[in-house]
Amino acid sequence: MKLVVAIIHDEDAHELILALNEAKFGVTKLASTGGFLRAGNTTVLIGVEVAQLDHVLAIIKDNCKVRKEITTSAAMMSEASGFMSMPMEVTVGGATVFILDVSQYLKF
Ligand code: 2BA
Repeated sequence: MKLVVAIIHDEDAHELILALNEAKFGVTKLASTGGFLRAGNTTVLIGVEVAQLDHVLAIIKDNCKVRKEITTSAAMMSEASGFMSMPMEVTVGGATVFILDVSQYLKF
């Protein structure tokens, strides 16, 4: 079994979870915050059998769009003067996905 951890845009969360549920995959949704933009994003956890992994990844790929975002994040603060630098465009997503081995899957 694998645990898929996918960090996605908030705006894609509803459609992605709907699609995963329709395909009978269990999902847990967590509210998360990106360390660079310091903006809200969504993390989904999906426990899946290895044989179904590609199906899950295809659903994530189909439902998560790449976006351009403008940041003047605190990460852009000048150390010397402390003022904000010019806004910068960054490309976010579609999805940042980690796939972990699950050593045990228990339900009590
Ligand atoms: P954030 O950390 O808010 O990053 C948003 C976007 O900003 C990133 O998009 C990337 O395009 C850009 N970015 C991040 N760090 C940067 C830096 N030091 N310099 C310049 N640009 C930078 P994505 O790569 O699509 O990441 C989207 C979100 O996925 C991230 O939000 C973070 O929450 C998560 N993430 C990405 N890589 C990760 C990793 N290796 N481990 C844990 N979480 C990760």
